[in-house]
Amino acid sequence: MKQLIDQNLLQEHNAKQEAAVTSDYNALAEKLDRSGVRIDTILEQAKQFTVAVPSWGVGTGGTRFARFPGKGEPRNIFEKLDDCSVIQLLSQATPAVSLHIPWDRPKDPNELRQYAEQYGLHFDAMNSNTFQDQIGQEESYKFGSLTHTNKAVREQAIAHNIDVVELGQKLGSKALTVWVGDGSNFPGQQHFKNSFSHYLDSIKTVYNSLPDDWNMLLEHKIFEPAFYSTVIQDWGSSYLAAKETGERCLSLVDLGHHAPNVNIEMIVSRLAQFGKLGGFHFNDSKYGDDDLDSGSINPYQLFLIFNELTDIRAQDPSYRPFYMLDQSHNVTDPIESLMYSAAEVQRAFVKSLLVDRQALTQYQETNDPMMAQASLKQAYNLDVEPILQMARLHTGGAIDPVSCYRASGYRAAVAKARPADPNKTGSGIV
Ligand code: RM4
Ligand code: MN
Ligand code: MN
Repeated sequence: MKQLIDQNLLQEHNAKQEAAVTSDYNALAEKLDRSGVRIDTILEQAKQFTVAVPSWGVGTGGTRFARFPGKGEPRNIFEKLDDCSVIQLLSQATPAVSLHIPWDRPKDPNELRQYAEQYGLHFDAMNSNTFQDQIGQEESYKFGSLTHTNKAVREQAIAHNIDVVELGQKLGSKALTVWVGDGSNFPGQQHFKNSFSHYLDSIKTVYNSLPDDWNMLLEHKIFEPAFYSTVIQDWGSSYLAAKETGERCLSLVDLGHHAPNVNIEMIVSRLAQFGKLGGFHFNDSKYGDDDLDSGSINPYQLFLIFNELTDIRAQDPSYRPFYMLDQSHNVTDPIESLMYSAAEVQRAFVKSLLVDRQALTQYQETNDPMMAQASLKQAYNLDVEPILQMARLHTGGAIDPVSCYRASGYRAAVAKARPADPNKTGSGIV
């Protein structure tokens, strides 16, 4: 398999830390054993854990005020895949990439698929884009896309989504994620019922064109770019639309798309209870921002979400929603952020496996809030880093991905090979 980080460097990096990691791991094994938990079963699950990376996350993001480009940013989908391969090689938790069309549209889908395969990468959910106008398109999305008052605009947006599904089939993807920014900026600007009805009609048409083994994931977002009302602003609208549309139409929860303090873990439980939880965009948020690094602001919330997911999977072990990162890296090296974030999501997952579920149920049934919350904290407060490190060591990744990446000089090398285009500064999300 093609590797962009020198194997010798990786081996040396791991060799230096292996003894310390083994000793920490054994100490944790002993501790867990005292509560009847076998560490190797947790390690196996940690090794199996994966989360897809967003192709658009490997470029430097920006705000509407400015974008400060990083060095050696990828200039096309092939260079984006190069960066994604480094993330996967060192973290061993991100073998899939989620593409955004038309940003990542390849001339030859076969060539792109093969390019990914040489790195051991494959493609996760495809994302359509009707939140900006594309060069040469007839109709404008200024006043909406799938929900637009004008049928011709809706048809153009529907056709784009169907086109993305067709491309995704050639790339081996199995899902379409639909996020629309459609909404309004002024009270009275948009008829709530009519715009939602248009949305339902549009997504039903897209859904009817889906291959049998595909899922459609509907993503809600409280606001932005529309600042007064957004057609799919909450999980309720998303659920209603998914339910109206069909069995394989599900809701996707992007953590950053809620008001501060919203109980996202309860949304997760609700959607799952009614069979409509299809996937996640992991990230974090502090105010109205939606794309900070996973676990950087509220790691406890991330853990509580995985606590729900692990609870759901205890009833149905085959249940596996789509897991993707969706972040915008404005001030960090995106490769570092994505490796670190993948490990943060994996950490929350591993900790959720350590919750004593029997004890928790008992405390819930006997109305013992103190011990119920303590049983969650007991798992959350454990330092599971040795499990994550050992998982990476076993699967050929780096014990410490960020320091190994820095030692590799990859960024400096791509900075030389990919000279920045001076015309491509400005603001934006990708
Ligand atoms: C949106 C949403 C979508 C993502 C775009 C770039 O806020 O999170 O998932 O595709 O940003
Ligand atoms: Mn998202
Ligand atoms: Mn977002």
